[in-house]
Amino acid sequence: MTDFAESIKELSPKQQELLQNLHSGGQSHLFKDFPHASLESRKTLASQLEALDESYPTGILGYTKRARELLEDSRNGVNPLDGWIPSVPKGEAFELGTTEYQETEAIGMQELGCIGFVLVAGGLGERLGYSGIKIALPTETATMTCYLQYYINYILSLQQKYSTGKQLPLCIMTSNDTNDRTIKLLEDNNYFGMEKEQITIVQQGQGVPALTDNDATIARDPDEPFKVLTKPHGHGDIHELLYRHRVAKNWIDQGIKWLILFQDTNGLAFHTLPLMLGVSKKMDLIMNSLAVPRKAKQAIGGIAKLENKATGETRTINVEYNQLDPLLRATGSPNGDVNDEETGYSPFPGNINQLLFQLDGYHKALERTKGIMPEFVNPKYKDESKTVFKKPTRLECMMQDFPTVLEGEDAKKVGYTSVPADLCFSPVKNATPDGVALQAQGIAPGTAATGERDQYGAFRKMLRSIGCRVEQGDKENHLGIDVDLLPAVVLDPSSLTCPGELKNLFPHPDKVKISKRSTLIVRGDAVVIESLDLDGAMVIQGKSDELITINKEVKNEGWIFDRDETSDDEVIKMRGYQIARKETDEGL
Ligand code: UGB
Repeated sequence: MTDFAESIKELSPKQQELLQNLHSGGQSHLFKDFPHASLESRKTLASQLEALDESYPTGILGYTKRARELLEDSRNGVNPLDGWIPSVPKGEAFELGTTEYQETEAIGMQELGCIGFVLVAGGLGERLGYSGIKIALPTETATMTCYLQYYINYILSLQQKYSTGKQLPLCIMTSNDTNDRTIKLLEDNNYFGMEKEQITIVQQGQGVPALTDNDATIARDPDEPFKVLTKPHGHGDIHELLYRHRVAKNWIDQGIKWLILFQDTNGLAFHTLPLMLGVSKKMDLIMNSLAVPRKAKQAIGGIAKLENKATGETRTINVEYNQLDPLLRATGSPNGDVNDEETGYSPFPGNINQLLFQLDGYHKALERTKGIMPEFVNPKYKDESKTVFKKPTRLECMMQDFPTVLEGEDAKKVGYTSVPADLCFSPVKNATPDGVALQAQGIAPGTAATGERDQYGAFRKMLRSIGCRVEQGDKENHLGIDVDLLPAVVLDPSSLTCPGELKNLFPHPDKVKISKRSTLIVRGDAVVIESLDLDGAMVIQGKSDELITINKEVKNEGWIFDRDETSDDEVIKMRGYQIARKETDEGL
C-alpha cells in the first residue's frame, strides 16, 4: 500500500473515496504532507473537502473539470458572446410624476399583496470596510433605522395594507461571513416585528476552491497547511438555494405570485416596486430588471437583447460594459455604444441588479435547471503567456444571468423598467476615500453619506412631484463627499410605501411647505398632513388606533448636521458628521 493510501485509512469511507479521486484527478499536492501529519490535521482537510464537495452541485471534480474548460477559453481569448448580435431590449423608461408612471404604478399596486422578498446579503462588504454586516448599518442617521429593519418595516407595511390576511415571506441569503451576525441581529431585535417563521435563511456554501493555474490546481491556504483556500462563488448562488430549499415552491403554495430579489444596502429599493410590477404585468414578463438610464460606455452593465446568429435564439440579459461596446462594433454598429440623440443616454439601460420574477415562470425554470447559473472565470494573468496568475482565481456566477436558463417563449418574457437612479438606487458599497475618487470621475460614490443623502432626496423628489413646496438645501462637503442632506425627509414605510400613496398622506400638496433647513419624519399609517409650514424639525409618530391630522405651522431650531471628523463611532466616522437635535416638534 502506498503512503497516501495508508494515510487516509482512518478517514470515513466517503472521505477516502473523495480523497482518492482528488489524488488521481490532478490534486495530489494537497496530500503530500499526509503520511507525516497527525490524524487531526488529515481529518481537518478531509472534512473541509467533503463539505466543499457536497456544496457544489457536481462535486469538486465537476468544479475543476469545468474550471479547466473555462480557463482554457479565457487563455485563448474566447469571447463568450461570440455569435450573438445585440439590439435594444424591450422595456419601459419612466419619470416620476408623469401619467405613464402613475398608470403603470396603479396596475402594479394591485399586486402588492402577493410578493415574496429575497435579500442577498452574503457579501463581505470588503470595499466598504465596515466591521459589522452591511444590513446592520443605518440607512440614514435621522431615524437610525438599519437596512434590515427598513426592509422588514416595508414588507410588514405592505402586508398590513395590501395582503388579505396572508403573510408576505422574506428569504435572506447569507454566507459564512454574514450568517451568524444576521441571525443575531434578527434575534436581538425580535425579528423587527416579523414572525420568525416568516423568514427563511439560506446560506451559501463556504465558497469554492481557489485555483492557482490553468490546470485548475486547488490552492492551499497559505496560513493553514491542512486547509484549502476558498473564495466566494458569487450572488448567482441564490437561484440554486431557492430551488434546493424549496423556497419558491413553498411560496407558490402560500399564494405568492411575485418574487423580488434585492441587494443589501439600497435604501431606495422599494419606491419603484409597484411600477416594476405594473410593467411586468402589462408586458407579461417572467423577469424584469430595474435599470437606470446609463450614459454610453458608463461602467455599469447594460441590458441588451441578444440574438444568436446560428440558432435564432434570443435573450435579454446584462452585458458587462467592457463587453458591450466591442460587441456592438463587431456586429454592424461601427460607433459602438453611443448616446441616443433624443434622450442623451445609451439605448442599453444600466443594470442595478434588482430583479422581479413572475413566480410560476421562475419556478418552472428552477425545476428544470435546479437554479444553476452559468459560471465564468476572470483570472488576472502575470504576463502575455497567460500561464501564471497574479493571485488564485475561482469560478463565479451572477444572479442577473438568470435569462440564460429560460427557454422557448419564456426566454422572450424578459425586460426592464428604467427609472432615474435618484428614485431607485443608491447603494452603500464604498469606503469614503474611494467614494471621493469616484466622485472626481463623475461616478456615484456609493458611500454611507451619499446613501443617506439620496434617501432624503428621493422623498423630497416625491413630495415635489405632487406639488408640495420643498426648498433645496445648501450643498455641504463632508470628508470630501458632496452632499445636500437638508431638508431631511423620512416617510417611514408605515406611512408611505410608494409614490402612489402620497396623496393619502398629503391630500392638499399646495398647503405643504418645507424650508431648506428642515427635517420631517413621519411614521404610522393613521397620519394625514392636511397643511404644514415647516421651518425646523418635526417628528410625527402615528398611533394605530387614532387618526392624527396635521394642520400646523412649525418654526423651531431644528436639527443640524454637525461636522464630526474625529469620532470613534464607525457610523459617524464613515460620514464625517452627526446630527445635533436642537429642537423638535412632535406634531401633537
Ligand atoms: N452577494 C452575496 O449575497 N453573495 C456573494 O457571494 C456576493 C454578493 P456586490 P457586485 O450595485 O452597481 C453587482 O458585491 O457583485 C450580495 C452587479 O453584479 O455589492 O460587485 C451582496 O451582499 C453589478 O452588475 O456587487 O455587482 C450584495 O447584496 C452592479 O449592478 C449583492 O450580492 C452592481 O452590483 C451585490 O454584491 C452595483
